[in-house]
Amino acid sequence: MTRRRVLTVLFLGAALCVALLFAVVIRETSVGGEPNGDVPLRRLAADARIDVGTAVRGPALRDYPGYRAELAREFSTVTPENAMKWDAIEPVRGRLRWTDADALVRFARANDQLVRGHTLVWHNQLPRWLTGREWSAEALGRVLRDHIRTVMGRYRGRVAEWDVLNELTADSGKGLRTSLWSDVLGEDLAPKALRWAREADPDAELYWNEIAADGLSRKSDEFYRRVKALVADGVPLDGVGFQAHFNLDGVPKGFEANLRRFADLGLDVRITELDVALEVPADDAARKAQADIYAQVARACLRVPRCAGITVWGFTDRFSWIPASQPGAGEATLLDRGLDPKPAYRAFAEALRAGSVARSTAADATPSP
Ligand code: 9MR
Repeated sequence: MTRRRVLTVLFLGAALCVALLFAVVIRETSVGGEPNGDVPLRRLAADARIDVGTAVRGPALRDYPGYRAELAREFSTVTPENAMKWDAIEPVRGRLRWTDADALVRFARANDQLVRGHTLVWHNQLPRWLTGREWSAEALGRVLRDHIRTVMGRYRGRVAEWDVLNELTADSGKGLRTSLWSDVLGEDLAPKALRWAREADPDAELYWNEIAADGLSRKSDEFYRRVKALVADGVPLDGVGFQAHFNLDGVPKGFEANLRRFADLGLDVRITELDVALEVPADDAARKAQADIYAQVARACLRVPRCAGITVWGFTDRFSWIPASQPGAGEATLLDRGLDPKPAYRAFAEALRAGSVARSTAADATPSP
């Protein structure tokens, strides 16, 4: 063999070894052949048999550089942060504005994402024409029924799930929250709204989304009691949303047990608005504690078979409701202001990855009917 041939054979052999080594490393560290950190959340979540979603802000979707690409890559469900609320859709009675809501629904279709409609019955973000006068129960009921029909009807077949009821439980844990709706419609409110929603789109999943009822507490007991009664009365309700607006106080006591007791009523449960507010500017220790809270929420959902998914309330610190509403707080999301991943992103992804192994093993072990 000539010297040149020997060198060629040695070179090819070495190249083959390096290639094999790479293949092994990539296989060990990836789902579906991509290196750690490069697997989008939506793929990790799909492997774990849940959805992962985010709230979407209309103006950001329109023109913030990089926002659309990140949104499409990482998330399998989207919730309009404001665009489907009453004041956004009908600021003046009878004049309907659909631009931002339509844009999101189109984006979701193009990117194979499920839309969670948000929200139909809420005490906030109502137009003046609705709040600035007295209503009889009959007249207000008619207005609400028409609203539900109009909005759900427009998106029939394109919005899979609706937060029909939002934050109806009183913070004290005693009865319904005081609002235009409960003041005028009283105890009929929830069953009527849910029945109108079922009529408007029989295929949509109907949710009651609740705030600050994530752990076991007086408020979540009241919420549970009401949901249980609706189910017992045969009122159409498919799922319950837990918003999970947290801070470094951590995940509230009994979070997983709370999810389970609602799931045991035969309902789906979802985490619908997860974020973890920090004092700003945050330091590394706070960012690490935040990461751990994101991971804990993911793990709790993954341990509950009826937990259908987790939605974060905004995915970048550039667009988050926290700084405007809680002065001194912020940095609550998975990505920083430049859309780069924070420790929270990596911990959340890791929890989904671990969950995908656990959930697929559990599913494999379940005997088929
Ligand atoms: O994130 C929303 C923010 O942009 C609005 O200004 C605010 C107005 O009330 O509503 C925020 O979203 C809320 C959601 O619709 C329902 N649960 C609480 C959320 C945070 O306030």
